[in-house]
Amino acid sequence: MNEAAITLDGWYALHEFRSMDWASWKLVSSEERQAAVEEFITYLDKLNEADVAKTGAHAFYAIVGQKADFMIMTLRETMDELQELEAEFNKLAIADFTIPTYSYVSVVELSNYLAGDSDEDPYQNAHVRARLYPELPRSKYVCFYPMDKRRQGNDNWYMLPMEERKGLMRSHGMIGRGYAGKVKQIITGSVGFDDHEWGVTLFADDVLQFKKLVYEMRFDEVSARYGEFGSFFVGNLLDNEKLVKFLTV
Ligand code: 76R
Repeated sequence: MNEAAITLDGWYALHEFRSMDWASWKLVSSEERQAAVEEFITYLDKLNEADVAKTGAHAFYAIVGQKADFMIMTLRETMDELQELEAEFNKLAIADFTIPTYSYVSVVELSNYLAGDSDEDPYQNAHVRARLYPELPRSKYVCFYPMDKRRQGNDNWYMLPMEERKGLMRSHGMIGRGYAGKVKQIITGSVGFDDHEWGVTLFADDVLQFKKLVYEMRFDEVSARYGEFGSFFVGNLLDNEKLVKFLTV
């Protein structure tokens, strides 16, 4: 019997990571730099219009450490729109001074492990819709990492019966609930789309809560036995004012 979890799929997600080519940015005249910053802000304002209209959402953060300088995360109804936004960014003047360092393609995902029995169409349920088409908060900090569920020897998540996975996911969810109000998590599925199976995006106003949550989950069987993790990215919220400061050389 096919015991694949049934997923509900929401907005498509693109996490784009870029570094600045500061050496060439510094060579440009201040007028040209100012024009590039203004054009970039116009692009970000346009992204924000979709947040306001609830036709999508975006998040913009300065990344700490050498993996990238900033991340733009966009959520849209279609994969096509994500690619169009990416192309639009690439045509901005500022893009000439950035170096792509990482990207992740996925789709907002809810699984049925903890869903109750109901005949209702979940896509019509307001609570489900709010999670499939989420507003992205303007929290002070973001944390992103891709992950997999292990498929090795006796530790093969995909060979476990549905009932066992449900029990394990319940325990996972209980730990998560302890962080309600402190950390907002968005799980995006990426099987068939990118190199790992899920993207995990966390938002918080206290950056230390990322460490506490991820650490606590490591002791839970779902993560301890079955979790495999890619690179972690952590960043600080960039508003227009901080962006101008960030790009001032
Ligand atoms: O239905 C729900 O969303 C609630 C139960 C729940 C599911 C089904 C849930 C709750 N998660 C679910 C699925 Mn989660 N989650 C992660 C990570 O770092 C690690 O060890 C793992 C990364 C974190 C930090 C986290 C946080 N979760 C998933 C899945 C898909 C699994 C599958 O289909 O096999 C993954 C990969 C995953 C990973 N999870 C929560 C949280 C938090 C904070 C909650 C509680 C949310 C709440 O109750 O509001």
